[in-house]
Formats: sequence, C-alpha cells, structure tokens
Amino acid sequence: QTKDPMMQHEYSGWENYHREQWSWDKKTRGTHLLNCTGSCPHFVYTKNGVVMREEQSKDIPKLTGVPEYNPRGCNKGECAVDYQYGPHRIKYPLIRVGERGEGKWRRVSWDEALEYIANGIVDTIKEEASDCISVFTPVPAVAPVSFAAGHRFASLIGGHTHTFFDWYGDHPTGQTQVQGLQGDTCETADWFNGRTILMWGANSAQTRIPDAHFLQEAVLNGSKMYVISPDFNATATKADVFVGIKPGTDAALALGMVNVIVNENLHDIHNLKEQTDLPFLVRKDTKMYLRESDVVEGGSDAKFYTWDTKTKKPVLMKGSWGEEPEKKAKLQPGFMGRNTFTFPDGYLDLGDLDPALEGTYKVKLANGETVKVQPVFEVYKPKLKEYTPEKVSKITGVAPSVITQMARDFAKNKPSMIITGGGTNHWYWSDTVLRTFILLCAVTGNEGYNGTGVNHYVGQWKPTPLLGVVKLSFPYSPKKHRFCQTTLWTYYHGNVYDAMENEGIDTAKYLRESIESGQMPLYPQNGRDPKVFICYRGNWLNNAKGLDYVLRNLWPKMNLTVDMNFRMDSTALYSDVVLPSAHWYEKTDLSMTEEHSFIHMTEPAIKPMWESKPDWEIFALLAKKVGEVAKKKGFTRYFDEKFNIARDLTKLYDLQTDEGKLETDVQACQFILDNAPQTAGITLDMIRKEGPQRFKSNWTSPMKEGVPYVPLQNFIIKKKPWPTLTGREQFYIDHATFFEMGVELPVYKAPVDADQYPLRFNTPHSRYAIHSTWKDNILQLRLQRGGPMCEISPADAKARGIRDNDWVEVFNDHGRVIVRCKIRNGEQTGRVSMHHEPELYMDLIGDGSSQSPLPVRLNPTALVGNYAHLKFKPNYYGPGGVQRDARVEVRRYTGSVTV
Ligand code: MGD
Ligand code: MD1
Ligand code: SF4
Ligand code: MO
Repeated sequence: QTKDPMMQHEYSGWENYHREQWSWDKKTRGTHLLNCTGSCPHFVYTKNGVVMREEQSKDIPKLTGVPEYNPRGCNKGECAVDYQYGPHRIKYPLIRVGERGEGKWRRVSWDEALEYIANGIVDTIKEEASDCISVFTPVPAVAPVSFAAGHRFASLIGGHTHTFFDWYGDHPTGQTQVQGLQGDTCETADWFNGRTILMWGANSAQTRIPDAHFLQEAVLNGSKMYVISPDFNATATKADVFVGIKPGTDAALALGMVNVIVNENLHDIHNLKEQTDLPFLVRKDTKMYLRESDVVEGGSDAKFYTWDTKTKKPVLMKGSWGEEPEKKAKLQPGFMGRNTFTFPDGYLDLGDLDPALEGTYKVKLANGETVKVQPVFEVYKPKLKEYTPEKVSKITGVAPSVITQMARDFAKNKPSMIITGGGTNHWYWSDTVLRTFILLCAVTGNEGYNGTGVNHYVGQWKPTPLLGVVKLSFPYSPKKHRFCQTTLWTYYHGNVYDAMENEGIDTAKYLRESIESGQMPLYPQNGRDPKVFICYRGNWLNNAKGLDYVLRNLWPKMNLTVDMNFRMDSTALYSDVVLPSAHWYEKTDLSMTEEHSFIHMTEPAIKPMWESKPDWEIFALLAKKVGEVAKKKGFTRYFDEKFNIARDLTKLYDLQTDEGKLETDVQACQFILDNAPQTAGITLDMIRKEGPQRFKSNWTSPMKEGVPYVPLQNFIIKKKPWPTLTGREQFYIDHATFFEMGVELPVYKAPVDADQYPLRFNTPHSRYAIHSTWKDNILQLRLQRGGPMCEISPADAKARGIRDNDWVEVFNDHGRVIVRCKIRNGEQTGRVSMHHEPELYMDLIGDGSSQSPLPVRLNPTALVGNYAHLKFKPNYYGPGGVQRDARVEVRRYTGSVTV
C-alpha cells in the first residue's frame, strides 16, 4: 500500500517483477548460434526456471598492446531470449494441411512427424536414389555440433549436403585464385595495428558491431581510415576520408592505386620477386606459362621458370605444384588447395637468384624451337598503365587526387590493411576485385605482418578446429560424402534465366562443360531431380536468389520439405513438416569466429521449451525412425556404388551415435575439441569454468601468446610455398576460361548490365537483423520504420514522383518486390538499396521479396575445376550467389494495400 508515492513506496507483487529481473538463481554460458560473425560469449541468467536475460560475459582474455574484446555483443543478441518466449516460437511438430506457404498446420506427435519424414526418405531411396535427398545447414563455426548432426545423417544414408559460403556470395573466390586458400583473415583486434585502413565494401559499424570499436580506437590512436562505399554508410561517419565510389567499380580504383605506386617507385620489389608469380615467365606465342615440359623432354607441366638476371638464364622456381615436399603431408586441409606446410621453412627464399620482373627473353624449347618469353609483370605492365588516375576517376567517380593520396598512404604509411566484405564480394566479378586488392597488398609488402592484409569478413565461416568438425560430420571420411554446390544446384534445378546473353556470356555452355567433365558436382546424378529437402539453421528459401524461379520450378520438384527451427521462418512456412528445435540457451554447442581467436560454448539454461529438442537429438531420433520404417517396408539395405558402401538402414542409429559414444551434444562437443590440433587439450569444463579458450594453433600462421592472429605467415615469413599452381601468390591464370573472359590477369570488369533497367539494386546487411533473424523482433522493428523498406536518393525519388514512406514497386524482368520507400540522403543517385532479408510473410505486398529481382548468375571462372588449386572442394571453390549486379526500376505502387 502507498502512503507517500514520492518517498515510501513499498514494492510488492507484480511491482517487484522489474526489480527482480536483476536477480537469478542460475547462471550459464550462452551465445547466439546463427550466421553472425560476432561469436560473443554471454552469460544467461535464469530464475525459477525462467530465463530472465542475457549479458556479455566480458571474460575473453586480453591480448597485449591492443584494446580488449570485452564486452562484445549487439542490439540483436541482447534480445535473443525473446525467441525463447516470443510468439515466433515453434512449440510442437507440425504437418502442413494447406498449400505450401499458406500457414495451415496440424499439430502432431514427434512419432508421427518422424514417421512421416522417414517414410519420405525410405521411399525416395527405394524408388529413386539416396542422392535425391538434400540437407541444407550452413556455418559450422557456430554450432558445429548442430551442423554435424545433419551432415552425419546425410553422409550415412548417401544423401547430399550443400555448400553455403559460395552460395551466400561470401566465399572470396579471388583469394582462392591468388592464394589457393578458402580465406583467412586477421582477428579484429589487429585492426588497431593498421596505420592506413581501407574499409572497402564492408560496413563494420553496422555489420561487425562488437568489433567496430577497434577502428575508432585505431583512428584515435592516429591511424588514417578511408571508407570506400557508394553510400555514406554508418562506418563512413567515423572515417578520415569518405570515398564515394560508383557501384561495382572497385577493381579500377585498386588498379589505379597500383599504377600510382609502381610509377612512383613505391613498390616492394623483393616481395614481388619472392612471393608472387610476377617474375614467372610466360610464352609470347601461346600466352601460357613457360613450363618445364616445354623446355625439357619429360619435364613437368607444373614447374615454372624465371629469368635470372645474374646468369641470364631461365631458372626453375622452387615450390610449384609439380614439386612434392620430402615429407609428404598426411592431411589435406579443406581450406587450402594442397598442403604445402611440410615443405621446409625458407623454401621460397631466393638465395643468389635475382629474378627479372621486366624484359623479353629468348628460350630454346625441347622441340628445338626458340620462343620469346616475358615475366608476368612485363605482360601486365601495359594493362596496368591504362589505369591512370584520370581514367580511373571517370570509371569510379573518385577524384584523381584522392586516388593518388590513398595510394601513397597505403604504400608509405604502413602497416596498411584492407577490410572488405559483402559490398565488394557479392558481385559477379568479385573475383577480379579481390585479386586487385591482394595485388595492392603484395605490391606494397602489406601481407603477413600485424596491421596488414586483405581481411575479408563475411558470415561465420571459419571453423578453426576443422578436423574435429570434419570427423564428426563425415564418419566415412569427406571423400565418401556427396557435397553439392548450391549455386549451381539452384540455377540448374530452378531453371533460372540469367539474361547473360546480353553480356555475350553463354552460361549454359560453361556449365555443361564443367558438369560433364566432372569439374563441378551436380546432385542428384543421372538426370534425377531432388526429392527431399531438409533445412535447418539456415533460411534457404528466404535467401534463395532467383526466388521466383525457385518457387516456380525447384520447390515443386520436392516430394517432401522439412524444416527444423525454433521460429517460423520463410523456409519453415513453405515446408511440409516443421520440427521444433531447441533454442541456443537450451542445448550444448561450441562457437567461434574469424573475428577473434577464442572458442566458447552455450549450454542449457533451461530444458528445451515446449516439445523442442536439440538438433543433435532430432537427427538421432530420425535415424532411429528411418531404421524402423525401413524394416516395416522391407527395404533396409542398398549398395552405394559411388563409394562402394553397403548401407543398412537398420544400423543407421548406431552409426549416427557411434554406438552411444556420441549420443549427446555434450559428447559431440568434446569429440570436436579432442580431434583437432587447434583445440586438443581444451575441455568443455575448462570453457565453462574459465571462459573462452584461445586456439592453440591456427590455419596459415602460428598463434603467438598475447599477439593478435594474422594470417599468411607460413608463406610470407616462413617462406613455405603457397598452395597454388606456381607456389606463389598467383595473379596470372593461364586457363582457357580466364582467357575467354579476359581475366587471365586482374583487370577491371564493369558490373553486369544484363537487365535493361536504370537503377542498380543493392541489398546490404541490416543493423537490426542478422539476415532474416530478428527481422521480426518487435524491439528491433521499433528502432526503424516497423517493417521492410527500400532506400532511394532524393534525386531519384523526385524524378519518379515518390514521396517518403510511399509504397513502391522495385522490379525488372526476373521479379518484383512491393515495399515502402525511404528517401535517404546518404544513398547514391542511380542506386536503390533494400536491406537483406525480410521474411516472405512480413509487410511486403504480393508474393515477391528482395530476392525476386535477382537471378542466380554463375561466373564461368568459378566453374573451373581442372586447374591445380582451382578445383571443387566444398566452400573452397565454386560459383558464388552473386547478388549485386541486378538492375531495376522503381515506381510508385498504386494498387491496393492489404496488409
Ligand atoms: P554489406 O552490408 O553487404 O556487407 O556485411 P558487409 O560485409 O558489411 O555492404 C557493406 C557496404 O558496402 C554497404 O555500405 C554497401 O552499400 C557497400 N557497397 C555496396 N556495393 C558496393 C560497391 O560496389 N563498392 C563498394 N566499395 N561498396 C559497396 C555482410 C556481412 O555482415 C555478412 S556476409 C554476414 S553473413 C553478416 N551479416 C550481418 C547481418 O545480416 N546483420 C548485421 N547486423 N551484421 C552482419 N554481419 C555480417
Ligand atoms: P541464413 O541465415 O544462414 O539462412 O542466411 C545467411 C545469408 O543470408 C548470408 S550469410 C548472406 S551473406 C547473403 N547475403 C545476401 C545479400 O546481401 N543480398 C541478397 N540479395 N542475398 C543474400 N543472400 C545471402 P538466417 O536468415 O538468419 O536463417 C537462419 C535460420 O536458422 C534458424 N536457427 C536455427 N535452427 C535450428 N534448427 N537450430 C538452431 O540452433 C538455429 N539457430 C538459428 C533461425 O531461426 C533462422 O530461421
Ligand atoms: Fe554477438 Fe552476433 Fe549475438 Fe550480436 S547476434 S551479440 S554480434 S553473437
Ligand atoms: Mo554472409
């Protein structure tokens, strides 16, 4: 009761609720296991069996000489608990009763749901083939145990699983081309060490929220930051110089800088001679590298020459693909073209050799002919010279003085680094863009040291203890697993029209060649269609480029679509069966990221709510049910010819759980930790008690105590060969497809203009969501306009009679999306942006979404799989999703609005 409301208010009953939020009876570790680069360790506070809130754990150990990682979190993560108790939660197994996407469901028991799915699986294997079964689940770095559950299941039945890193447009294709790597980056604490920082096509203040502070701290510490982006984005507000570039022209800018650097003699000649292919000899007659097999009878076609200026002779360069180390590598790490780490240290050291970078020489071939040869640099020089600041300025819209100043800063105010991401990597020609970025670093010697490098951050792609994840996911070995290249799969089975004939590129021809010669895999094989699609931890349908083609052509091919989720996302909505998954605070799993060098965990704060179960358990139960159904149907055994495996579905459960040794997610977590050198010796209990643990080793550099991890030291400092054809950072690719596309060297390729519409369509990542996750969170929606919208410049709006908040239609020949429009000063004229990626059921009018105007476009260079380090390995090489090159028109929508 209240006597004096100002002074003596006595809290009781419900009034106490708010105060008591800040007390708890249980504190557990938690994090957010979605495709987010943050990987932020949290504590989760529970009272009377109710999760009250999450809070950053602030216990990542400090590194030396750089600001700390603590606390790390973001606006979305601190609302993670909303998904446990919110209306989005999937509580029970559901079977569809209406049309796909209609949202009409029947609540069923686990037993009925599993039996329904198991029937679909067994019938498909029996009547079609096991490779008609498709499992999509992305990002092993977050929740490797959840990830492994579905891969293990698919592996054991002979289904196929999907690549995601390339499909999302995140895989740095250009890095694989130049460095033979899937990608590797510095951890973000090292941003602080960059003196010149080019924030180039990434928007860290919005998309790396927990780490953006390192940039501001670097700037306060005297570093100079350029932000290069077509729009004045959130990170640009913190820049020393904002460089407003025309969309898709970044390669020209980078080459303009390289040109200035070479002209002003600011280039690091030693680095170029030792670490790159620029001194390697190319035949003038064939444009191919001069190979040992050209010069010596019976010589290797994967050994190459340089011209030694001292002896005036061609000399073989050490460390190429044709050379095997004395100590053969046992392991073939998935993230590199081949394992070169067993070559001795110092192998690339030039010793007395002085390779020529310039000049034309004559070489006598084994067949008696004499041919002219030139170092790659000599071949490249005339092309590079074309990128004068004035010409580049016309292409990019960046003033010549800015290009020159940036080039000088990058070369002289070292260490210098590039931070990049989706803004430059989601383009058709993103591979050439990245090649020019790496060139800029190689030319200035900005690689392999703290504060340097091309640091490409995108989704949560780097499962550092790779071997442990692989062993758990592929019990028969990854060689006996069907990896499907998702972009190609979608394009092919979705019968996508890409309009690339308008650019003079016959995609179908390259695709056919690639598939028929086995360069890229297509599943199912033997002309079959995919029949069963199981999706979890990813919102595949929602992030499908070419959405309208997919819904029209691909989705109907599926006899059975299943989604496992804790919330009703778009893929779940369009599925036949939906299974309730445990939330991140209701299960045990691991988490890591390329943005820091620590591994940590989540654990159950409460039991899985309603009838939900952890993904690991769901797949074990499904395995058991498939065995039972198979027995009932009298179809239990089949022979998998491709891998020579006699499969027996009645054994599936035992195999899935390894006879009980992997029955729980806790066991599976420890299995991963134990089976990878990066984490061997770390236990779950250590993480629980002591907090995040630093990796003991890493991918391409050693880990040093207290020092931020930077990649590439095994090559640059230890001088081991790069895992490329030439054993160097390889800028020249003498492959027919690269010649045909005119990209045997890194050059500027204009963005694709296949759609005959006036505006570029840009779909960047939002501050208020991680992809589709949290798009529907009420608190996040309150921070914006309450729903999806597109953004357009005042000039473009005026020209079209569009007012702020009008409903507009964004359209081209592929599809349309009807959405509200925001007029934004920071947007560049000639471009319209729509944040990736509202759910299909959010307030959009009609069936379309932002993926509708975007076809799938396969770049032929990424379909190559027969060139040393350019070969298909999952998420290592293959065509990307490509989601920036589309052109659209925007007009006011005048139809009726029924939302
Ligand atoms: P984007 O947001 O797509 O990429 O995030 P980022 O790597 O930051 O684009 C970044 C900036 O590049 C934008 O300002 C965009 O307008 C600009 N840009 C567009 N075209 C060009 C161009 O041609 N040249 C240049 N120089 N710039 C261009 C993506 C990343 O974010 C990814 S891949 C994932 S998986 C995560 N997703 C995510 C999220 O969804 N939400 C939040 N809050 N954070 C996220 N972090 C990760
Ligand atoms: P994804 O995440 O993984 O489906 O999508 C990622 C993708 O959008 C990415 S990385 C990129 S870069 C991308 N970008 C992009 C662009 O910029 N433009 C255009 N036009 N297209 C683009 N396409 C791709 P999302 O949407 O967050 O979905 C994750 C789902 O998983 C659920 N989930 C879980 N489910 C289970 N079973 N278990 C879990 O532990 C769990 N955690 C999350 C989640 O609810 C959501 O539905
Ligand atoms: Fe960190 Fe990502 Fe969670 Fe945000 S959503 S707190 S960035 S892990
Ligand atoms: Mo991503």
